[in-house]
Amino acid sequence: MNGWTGNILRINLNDRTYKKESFDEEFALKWVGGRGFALKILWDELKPGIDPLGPENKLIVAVGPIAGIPAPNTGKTVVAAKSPLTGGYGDGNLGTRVTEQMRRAGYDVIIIEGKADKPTYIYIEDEKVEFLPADEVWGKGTYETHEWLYKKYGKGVGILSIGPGGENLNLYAMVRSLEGRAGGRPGIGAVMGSKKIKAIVVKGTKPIPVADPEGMRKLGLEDLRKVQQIDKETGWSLQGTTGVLAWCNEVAALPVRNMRKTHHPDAWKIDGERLNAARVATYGCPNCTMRCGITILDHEGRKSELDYENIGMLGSNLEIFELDQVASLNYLCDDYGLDTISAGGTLAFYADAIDHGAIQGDFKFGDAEKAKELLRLAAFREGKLGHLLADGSLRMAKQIGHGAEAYAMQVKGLEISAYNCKFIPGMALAFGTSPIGAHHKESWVITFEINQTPRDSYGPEKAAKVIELQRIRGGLFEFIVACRFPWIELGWDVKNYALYFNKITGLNWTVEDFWHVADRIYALMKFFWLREFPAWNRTMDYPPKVWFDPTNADPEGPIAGKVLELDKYDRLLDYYYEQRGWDKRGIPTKRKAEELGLIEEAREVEKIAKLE
Ligand code: PTT
Ligand code: SF4
Repeated sequence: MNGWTGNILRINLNDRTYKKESFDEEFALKWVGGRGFALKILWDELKPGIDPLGPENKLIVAVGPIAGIPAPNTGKTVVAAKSPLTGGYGDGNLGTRVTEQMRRAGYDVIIIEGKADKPTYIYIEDEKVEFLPADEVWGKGTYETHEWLYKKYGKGVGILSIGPGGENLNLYAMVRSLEGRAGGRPGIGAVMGSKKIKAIVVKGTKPIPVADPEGMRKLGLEDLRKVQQIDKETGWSLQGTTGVLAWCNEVAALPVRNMRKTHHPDAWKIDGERLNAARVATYGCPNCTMRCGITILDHEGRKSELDYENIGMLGSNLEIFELDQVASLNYLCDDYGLDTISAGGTLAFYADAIDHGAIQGDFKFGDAEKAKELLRLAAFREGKLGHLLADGSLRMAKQIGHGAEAYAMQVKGLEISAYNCKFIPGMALAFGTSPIGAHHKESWVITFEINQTPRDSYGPEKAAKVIELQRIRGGLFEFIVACRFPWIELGWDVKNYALYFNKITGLNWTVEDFWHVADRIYALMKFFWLREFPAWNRTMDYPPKVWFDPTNADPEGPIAGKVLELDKYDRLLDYYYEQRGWDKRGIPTKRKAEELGLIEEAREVEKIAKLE
């Protein structure tokens, strides 16, 4: 079977055993890799209702056929588990040397089950797996942990690690790698921490199986050069993802003050131009010729790599407009291993709740020093406030009451990333239907919507565009496992990925085949949610209430007086469900499940809910 190693490494922490298992071609073709593999394994192996932070949950590390092959931006890996933040399926995607090392070690998937009895790190080298003590770095930040491991194993190994956030079961703790890479927003770092695993180190020495190695090598290297050339011509990586900040401010889509506001006169102080001017280094993922990790010195003089989401959520959303202070908050999130989006969203919610008298406290928007202290409390779960903050905005809102839930800016428990959609219906739908909770990664429809459609329309074309992007972003790039930026930022045609896929596997797929796999994955993710939440209803695909509240409309600016309309959003959601072949509850129909080859899965779902 070319294109896949065909192997899964299963590690059991309860008795410190491991074994190599194989998967067959049917599994490979049906789920392809990355998110597809992770989801299917979690579906098959997790009992519904298990505690995500208990030993029954499984941590999955998965790559896909293109991962690690020299070709545009193939240094990404998926980390997944049942999410402790949302209770549903959770995953994330990060740049790491683990991608290539894991395939060279001979694995497409690593499953980690059970729980270690003391702080441990796992060292994997080809067939060998070692369980080693991590006491020396338990309690330490990710930067120190990585240095400690590099000293032992050299810089070339792949490392995934957690910080104090994951150790202390902060529900939005992430997995970290390299200088500034982080993945697994829905608390995948907390799952790793619950298993007492500080780090996973991987080294491999074998070739990656490719059907046409010479053809792929030639094509891959040529295309890496072409992508580099396009990046040079367009200048995209000068500002990278942060180029969008000024635009968001201009079109009233910036998160400001817990998303109460959509723009701010000081936004220019933290925009992509300012960031590029302050750059002291550029970081990036392996196999990338358009490196986008713009790195500056933070307020304390440490190197901190910033992307748009980091600045939007830790900067404008907290009304902090000093770039070096935003960089400090970002550095702390990286070192503690916390998701910047949920951390920023939760802190902003806290300040808003204080403003609204729902809770007492001395944190105000704009207070960077206090924000640093709060991040520490959240990472270490210090005191009552630390516990509240560590649980994310939805749980915090439920605990403090006073109607605060309406302005906890989240969907399904996951904080909304840095796009304020109080009057952007299509992007609100993208957040609402994102299958891991509110994440822009699934469907970033906002630029299409604002630049190419009437902003106030709720027509079926918007639902269609959300689905089209979900197939590419949440589907293709998550199961083939590659960074989507060459496509989205430089216009690199998705058809190229069919070329790579066929050279690697020896198959003859078209992009249509990719979309079919993507739809299968989306349908199974929905079944996963339904199995965990049998009382599922369509309101779980709604964005926060406050976006429908006329009293929350902007008093001035481009969208003055405008908010989303619930009846129209509902119609848009219907269009979305109809186009996906899902019923009015948002559940795939029996016919759709059959069409996607999910007959067994549908049968299991029918034990708890009748399918239409
Ligand atoms: C991703 C989410 C994002 S999405 C950002 S910035 W972005 C935040 N980054 C964080 C960070 O950094 N440190 C931290 N402690 N927390 C962070 N939380 C936030 O996490 C990232 C890039 C970016 S930068 C994006 S959009 C793209 N994401 C991709 C994706 O999801 N899939 C894919 N196939 N390709 C992608 N390419 C781009 O990768 P999550 P990374 Mg991250 C410091 O994983 O859970 O999806 O959260 O991956 O290697 O850091 O690269 O404006
Ligand atoms: Fe990583 Fe950025 Fe390159 Fe994508 S474009 S692979 S996120 S460095």
